[in-house]
Amino acid sequence: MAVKSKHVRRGLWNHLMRTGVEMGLASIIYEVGVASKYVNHAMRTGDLGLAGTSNLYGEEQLALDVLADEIIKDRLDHTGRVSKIVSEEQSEIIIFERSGRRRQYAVCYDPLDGSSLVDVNLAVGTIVSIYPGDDPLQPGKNQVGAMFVVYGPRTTLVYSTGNGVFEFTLNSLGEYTLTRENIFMKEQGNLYSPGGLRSEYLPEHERYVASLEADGYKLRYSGGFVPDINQILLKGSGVFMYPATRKSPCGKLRLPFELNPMAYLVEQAGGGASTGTERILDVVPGDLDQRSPVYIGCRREVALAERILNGGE
Ligand code: AFP
Repeated sequence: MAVKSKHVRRGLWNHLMRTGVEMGLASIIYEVGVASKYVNHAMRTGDLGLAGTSNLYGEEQLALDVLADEIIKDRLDHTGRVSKIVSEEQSEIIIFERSGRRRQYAVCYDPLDGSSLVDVNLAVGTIVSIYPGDDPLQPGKNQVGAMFVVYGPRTTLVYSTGNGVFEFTLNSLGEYTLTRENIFMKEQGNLYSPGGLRSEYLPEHERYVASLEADGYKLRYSGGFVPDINQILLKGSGVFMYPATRKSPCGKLRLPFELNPMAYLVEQAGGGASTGTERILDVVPGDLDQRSPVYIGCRREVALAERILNGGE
Protein backbone atom coordinates (compact mmCIF):
# COMPACT_ATOMS: atom_id res chain seq x y z
CA MET A 1 0.00 0.00 0.00
CA ALA A 2 1.50 3.36 -1.03
CA VAL A 3 2.23 5.69 1.87
CA LYS A 4 0.36 8.97 1.29
CA SER A 5 1.37 10.97 4.35
CA LYS A 6 3.91 13.32 2.75
CA HIS A 7 4.26 15.25 5.99
CA VAL A 8 5.40 12.36 8.16
CA ARG A 9 8.93 11.65 6.97
CA ARG A 10 9.44 8.05 7.92
CA GLY A 11 13.12 7.43 7.60
CA LEU A 12 14.53 3.92 7.54
CA TRP A 13 16.05 3.97 11.05
CA ASN A 14 12.91 5.52 12.53
CA HIS A 15 10.85 2.77 10.90
CA LEU A 16 13.12 -0.02 12.10
CA MET A 17 12.95 1.27 15.68
CA ARG A 18 9.23 1.99 15.57
CA THR A 19 8.45 -1.52 14.33
CA GLY A 20 10.59 -3.10 17.05
CA VAL A 21 13.30 -4.68 14.91
CA GLU A 22 16.10 -6.04 17.13
CA MET A 23 18.92 -3.49 17.29
CA GLY A 24 21.61 -5.71 15.70
CA LEU A 25 19.34 -6.72 12.82
CA ALA A 26 18.20 -3.13 12.38
CA SER A 27 21.79 -1.93 12.18
CA ILE A 28 22.57 -4.46 9.43
CA ILE A 29 19.60 -3.32 7.34
CA TYR A 30 20.41 0.33 7.97
CA GLU A 31 24.11 -0.05 7.13
CA VAL A 32 23.33 -1.86 3.87
CA GLY A 33 21.16 1.18 3.14
CA VAL A 34 24.15 3.43 3.81
CA ALA A 35 26.35 1.28 1.55
CA SER A 36 23.77 1.41 -1.23
CA LYS A 37 24.03 5.20 -1.34
CA TYR A 38 27.75 4.91 -2.14
CA VAL A 39 27.08 2.15 -4.69
CA ASN A 40 24.33 4.28 -6.23
CA HIS A 41 26.70 7.23 -6.56
CA ALA A 42 29.53 5.13 -7.99
CA MET A 43 27.21 3.58 -10.55
CA ARG A 44 25.95 6.94 -11.82
CA THR A 45 29.37 8.62 -11.89
CA GLY A 46 32.09 6.00 -11.82
CA ASP A 47 34.13 3.58 -13.86
CA LEU A 48 32.08 0.97 -15.67
CA GLY A 49 35.09 -0.91 -16.89
CA LEU A 50 36.46 -4.34 -16.02
CA ALA A 51 38.37 -4.86 -12.77
CA GLY A 52 40.76 -7.36 -14.33
CA THR A 53 39.62 -10.03 -11.84
CA SER A 54 37.02 -12.80 -11.86
CA ASN A 55 34.69 -14.24 -9.23
CA LEU A 56 34.08 -17.76 -7.93
CA TYR A 57 32.23 -18.64 -11.14
CA GLY A 58 35.00 -17.40 -13.43
CA GLU A 59 32.89 -14.40 -14.41
CA GLU A 60 34.85 -11.23 -15.18
CA GLN A 61 34.26 -8.65 -12.44
CA LEU A 62 33.47 -5.04 -13.22
CA ALA A 63 35.18 -2.36 -11.20
CA LEU A 64 31.69 -1.68 -9.87
CA ASP A 65 31.24 -5.30 -8.73
CA VAL A 66 34.43 -5.15 -6.70
CA LEU A 67 33.70 -1.66 -5.35
CA ALA A 68 30.14 -2.55 -4.33
CA ASP A 69 31.39 -5.68 -2.63
CA GLU A 70 34.03 -3.78 -0.65
CA ILE A 71 31.63 -1.04 0.43
CA ILE A 72 28.97 -3.48 1.67
CA LYS A 73 31.55 -5.69 3.42
CA ASP A 74 32.99 -2.69 5.28
CA ARG A 75 29.57 -1.46 6.39
CA LEU A 76 28.55 -4.91 7.59
CA ASP A 77 31.77 -5.17 9.62
CA HIS A 78 31.13 -1.66 10.96
CA THR A 79 27.86 -2.83 12.55
CA GLY A 80 29.82 -5.04 14.95
CA ARG A 81 26.87 -7.45 14.73
CA VAL A 82 27.95 -9.69 11.84
CA SER A 83 30.10 -12.75 12.47
CA LYS A 84 30.54 -14.07 8.93
CA ILE A 85 29.65 -13.05 5.41
CA VAL A 86 29.42 -14.79 2.06
CA SER A 87 29.47 -12.60 -1.02
CA GLU A 88 28.77 -13.72 -4.56
CA GLU A 89 31.92 -11.80 -5.50
CA GLN A 90 34.15 -13.58 -2.97
CA SER A 91 35.42 -17.15 -3.31
CA GLU A 92 35.08 -18.07 0.36
CA ILE A 93 33.34 -17.29 3.64
CA ILE A 94 34.80 -14.19 5.36
CA ILE A 95 35.07 -14.21 9.16
CA PHE A 96 35.10 -10.77 10.73
CA GLU A 97 37.79 -10.08 13.31
CA ARG A 98 36.79 -9.31 16.85
CA SER A 99 34.03 -11.93 16.60
CA GLY A 100 32.32 -12.02 19.92
CA ARG A 101 29.04 -12.24 21.77
CA ARG A 102 27.47 -9.35 19.94
CA ARG A 103 28.26 -10.62 16.44
CA GLN A 104 25.11 -12.65 16.27
CA TYR A 105 24.25 -12.64 12.55
CA ALA A 106 25.62 -14.18 9.35
CA VAL A 107 24.98 -12.49 5.99
CA CYS A 108 24.89 -13.70 2.37
CA TYR A 109 24.78 -11.02 -0.29
CA ASP A 110 25.07 -10.30 -3.98
CA PRO A 111 26.53 -6.79 -4.05
CA LEU A 112 25.53 -5.95 -7.62
CA ASP A 113 23.32 -8.48 -9.32
CA GLY A 114 22.92 -7.95 -13.06
CA SER A 115 25.99 -5.72 -13.23
CA SER A 116 26.45 -6.52 -16.92
CA LEU A 117 23.31 -4.41 -17.50
CA VAL A 118 24.79 -1.21 -16.04
CA ASP A 119 26.57 -0.19 -19.23
CA VAL A 120 23.29 -0.31 -21.16
CA ASN A 121 21.58 1.72 -18.46
CA LEU A 122 19.19 -0.98 -17.24
CA ALA A 123 18.25 -1.38 -13.58
CA VAL A 124 20.38 -3.61 -11.32
CA GLY A 125 20.36 -4.41 -7.63
CA THR A 126 21.87 -5.51 -4.33
CA ILE A 127 20.42 -8.58 -2.58
CA VAL A 128 20.98 -9.42 1.13
CA SER A 129 20.01 -12.43 3.25
CA ILE A 130 20.42 -12.42 7.08
CA TYR A 131 20.66 -15.50 9.32
CA PRO A 132 20.97 -15.88 13.09
CA GLY A 133 24.26 -17.22 14.43
CA ASP A 134 27.47 -17.68 12.49
CA ASP A 135 26.57 -20.03 9.67
CA PRO A 136 25.70 -18.22 6.42
CA LEU A 137 24.85 -21.47 4.61
CA GLN A 138 21.52 -22.37 6.25
CA PRO A 139 18.18 -23.29 4.67
CA GLY A 140 16.37 -20.12 3.62
CA LYS A 141 13.56 -20.75 6.12
CA ASN A 142 16.05 -19.85 8.89
CA GLN A 143 16.42 -16.27 7.66
CA VAL A 144 15.51 -13.53 10.13
CA GLY A 145 15.53 -10.84 7.49
CA ALA A 146 16.17 -10.09 3.82
CA MET A 147 16.33 -7.02 1.63
CA PHE A 148 17.15 -5.75 -1.81
CA VAL A 149 18.00 -2.37 -3.35
CA VAL A 150 16.98 -1.47 -6.91
CA TYR A 151 19.25 1.03 -8.70
CA GLY A 152 16.80 2.21 -11.34
CA PRO A 153 15.06 5.47 -12.29
CA ARG A 154 14.63 5.72 -8.51
CA THR A 155 16.77 4.00 -5.92
CA THR A 156 14.52 1.91 -3.70
CA LEU A 157 15.12 -0.42 -0.76
CA VAL A 158 12.74 -3.26 0.15
CA TYR A 159 13.10 -5.23 3.40
CA SER A 160 11.28 -7.58 5.72
CA THR A 161 12.15 -9.05 9.11
CA GLY A 162 9.01 -11.16 9.27
CA ASN A 163 6.44 -8.48 10.13
CA GLY A 164 5.52 -7.12 6.72
CA VAL A 165 7.35 -6.02 3.59
CA PHE A 166 8.28 -2.34 3.26
CA GLU A 167 9.68 -0.15 0.49
CA PHE A 168 11.79 2.98 1.00
CA THR A 169 12.83 5.46 -1.69
CA LEU A 170 16.05 7.46 -1.67
CA ASN A 171 15.18 11.17 -1.78
CA SER A 172 17.17 14.17 -2.94
CA LEU A 173 18.48 14.66 0.60
CA GLY A 174 20.03 11.18 0.57
CA GLU A 175 17.44 9.77 2.99
CA TYR A 176 15.45 6.57 2.54
CA THR A 177 11.81 7.42 3.29
CA LEU A 178 8.92 4.97 3.53
CA THR A 179 6.95 4.77 0.27
CA ARG A 180 5.06 1.44 0.56
CA GLU A 181 4.08 -0.53 3.66
CA ASN A 182 2.74 -4.04 4.14
CA ILE A 183 3.25 -4.96 0.49
CA PHE A 184 0.99 -7.92 -0.33
CA MET A 185 0.61 -9.94 -3.53
CA LYS A 186 -2.63 -11.00 -5.24
CA GLU A 187 -3.52 -14.71 -5.26
CA GLN A 188 -3.17 -14.62 -9.05
CA GLY A 189 -1.69 -12.12 -11.53
CA ASN A 190 -1.12 -11.51 -15.23
CA LEU A 191 2.62 -11.03 -15.75
CA TYR A 192 5.27 -13.65 -16.46
CA SER A 193 9.03 -13.15 -16.43
CA PRO A 194 10.58 -16.15 -18.26
CA GLY A 195 14.37 -16.57 -17.92
CA GLY A 196 16.43 -19.02 -19.91
CA LEU A 197 16.61 -19.87 -23.61
CA ARG A 198 13.28 -21.12 -24.97
CA SER A 199 15.11 -23.52 -27.31
CA GLU A 200 16.52 -25.23 -24.21
CA TYR A 201 13.24 -25.52 -22.30
CA LEU A 202 12.27 -28.97 -21.04
CA PRO A 203 8.85 -30.15 -22.33
CA GLU A 204 7.01 -29.70 -19.02
CA HIS A 205 8.34 -26.17 -18.60
CA GLU A 206 7.32 -25.36 -22.16
CA ARG A 207 3.81 -26.58 -21.29
CA TYR A 208 3.75 -24.28 -18.28
CA VAL A 209 4.82 -21.19 -20.24
CA ALA A 210 2.37 -22.01 -23.04
CA SER A 211 -0.40 -22.27 -20.44
CA LEU A 212 0.33 -18.78 -19.10
CA GLU A 213 0.49 -17.34 -22.63
CA ALA A 214 -2.83 -19.01 -23.50
CA ASP A 215 -4.29 -17.26 -20.44
CA GLY A 216 -3.11 -13.89 -21.79
CA TYR A 217 -0.20 -13.27 -19.38
CA LYS A 218 2.02 -10.35 -20.41
CA LEU A 219 5.77 -10.94 -20.76
CA ARG A 220 7.95 -8.68 -18.61
CA TYR A 221 11.67 -9.59 -18.58
CA SER A 222 14.67 -7.23 -18.25
CA GLY A 223 17.47 -9.73 -17.56
CA GLY A 224 17.95 -8.22 -14.11
CA PHE A 225 16.74 -10.49 -11.32
CA VAL A 226 16.23 -7.65 -8.84
CA PRO A 227 14.13 -5.31 -11.01
CA ASP A 228 12.22 -8.27 -12.46
CA ILE A 229 11.32 -9.57 -8.99
CA ASN A 230 10.64 -6.01 -7.78
CA GLN A 231 8.05 -5.60 -10.55
CA ILE A 232 6.25 -8.89 -9.75
CA LEU A 233 6.35 -8.08 -6.01
CA LEU A 234 5.19 -4.45 -6.16
CA LYS A 235 2.53 -5.05 -8.80
CA GLY A 236 1.63 -8.13 -6.76
CA SER A 237 1.04 -9.89 -10.03
CA GLY A 238 2.36 -12.95 -11.80
CA VAL A 239 5.47 -15.10 -11.73
CA PHE A 240 9.22 -14.97 -12.37
CA MET A 241 10.90 -18.15 -13.47
CA TYR A 242 14.36 -19.36 -14.32
CA PRO A 243 13.89 -23.06 -15.04
CA ALA A 244 15.95 -26.18 -15.33
CA THR A 245 16.98 -26.39 -19.00
CA ARG A 246 18.61 -29.06 -21.17
CA LYS A 247 22.01 -27.42 -20.71
CA SER A 248 21.52 -26.27 -17.10
CA PRO A 249 19.46 -28.83 -15.17
CA CYS A 250 19.86 -26.72 -11.99
CA GLY A 251 18.92 -23.45 -13.68
CA LYS A 252 21.13 -20.38 -13.37
CA LEU A 253 20.26 -18.51 -10.19
CA ARG A 254 22.13 -19.07 -6.93
CA LEU A 255 20.35 -20.25 -3.83
CA PRO A 256 22.30 -18.42 -1.09
CA PHE A 257 22.65 -15.01 -2.79
CA GLU A 258 19.58 -14.65 -5.02
CA LEU A 259 16.83 -17.21 -4.40
CA ASN A 260 16.66 -17.47 -0.61
CA PRO A 261 16.39 -13.72 0.09
CA MET A 262 13.83 -13.14 -2.69
CA ALA A 263 11.83 -16.22 -1.66
CA TYR A 264 11.74 -14.91 1.93
CA LEU A 265 10.47 -11.49 0.83
CA VAL A 266 7.89 -12.85 -1.62
CA GLU A 267 6.53 -15.31 0.95
CA GLN A 268 6.35 -12.51 3.53
CA ALA A 269 4.22 -10.65 0.96
CA GLY A 270 1.84 -13.61 0.59
CA GLY A 271 3.42 -15.15 -2.49
CA GLY A 272 5.27 -18.40 -3.04
CA ALA A 273 8.65 -19.65 -4.27
CA SER A 274 9.39 -23.16 -5.50
CA THR A 275 12.13 -25.14 -7.22
CA GLY A 276 9.27 -26.73 -9.16
CA THR A 277 9.19 -29.66 -6.76
CA GLU A 278 9.77 -28.13 -3.33
CA ARG A 279 9.67 -24.83 -1.44
CA ILE A 280 12.85 -22.82 -2.07
CA LEU A 281 13.16 -21.94 1.62
CA ASP A 282 13.24 -25.64 2.58
CA VAL A 283 16.25 -26.47 0.38
CA VAL A 284 19.35 -27.31 2.43
CA PRO A 285 22.28 -25.55 0.70
CA GLY A 286 25.28 -27.78 -0.09
CA ASP A 287 27.79 -25.11 -1.03
CA LEU A 288 28.22 -21.46 -2.02
CA ASP A 289 27.66 -22.22 -5.67
CA GLN A 290 24.37 -24.11 -5.32
CA ARG A 291 21.89 -23.17 -8.01
CA SER A 292 18.24 -24.10 -8.38
CA PRO A 293 15.40 -23.75 -10.83
CA VAL A 294 12.94 -21.15 -9.51
CA TYR A 295 9.25 -20.27 -9.87
CA ILE A 296 8.46 -17.26 -7.65
CA GLY A 297 5.44 -14.96 -7.44
CA CYS A 298 1.71 -15.27 -6.86
CA ARG A 299 0.63 -18.49 -5.17
CA ARG A 300 -1.63 -19.63 -8.02
CA GLU A 301 1.09 -19.41 -10.65
CA VAL A 302 3.63 -21.17 -8.43
CA ALA A 303 1.16 -23.95 -7.58
CA LEU A 304 0.32 -24.36 -11.29
CA ALA A 305 4.02 -24.69 -12.11
CA GLU A 306 4.40 -27.45 -9.50
CA ARG A 307 1.36 -29.30 -10.89
CA ILE A 308 2.47 -29.14 -14.52
CA LEU A 309 6.14 -29.86 -13.79
CA ASN A 310 5.10 -32.93 -11.83
CA GLY A 311 2.75 -34.24 -14.52
CA GLY A 312 -0.40 -33.05 -12.77
CA GLU A 313 -1.95 -31.35 -15.81
P1 AFP B 1 24.76 -11.16 -14.29
O1 AFP B 1 24.88 -10.76 -12.84
O2 AFP B 1 25.88 -12.02 -14.77
O3 AFP B 1 24.47 -9.99 -15.18
O4 AFP B 1 23.49 -12.12 -14.39
C1 AFP B 1 22.29 -11.60 -13.89
C2 AFP B 1 21.43 -12.79 -13.56
O5 AFP B 1 22.10 -13.67 -12.72
C3 AFP B 1 20.10 -12.36 -12.96
O6 AFP B 1 20.15 -11.04 -12.48
C4 AFP B 1 19.11 -12.48 -14.10
O7 AFP B 1 17.82 -12.85 -13.67
C5 AFP B 1 19.73 -13.56 -14.97
O8 AFP B 1 21.13 -13.49 -14.78
C6 AFP B 1 19.42 -13.34 -16.43
O9 AFP B 1 19.98 -14.45 -17.11
P2 AFP B 1 19.84 -14.51 -18.70
O10 AFP B 1 20.76 -13.45 -19.22
O11 AFP B 1 20.25 -15.91 -19.05
O12 AFP B 1 18.40 -14.23 -19.02
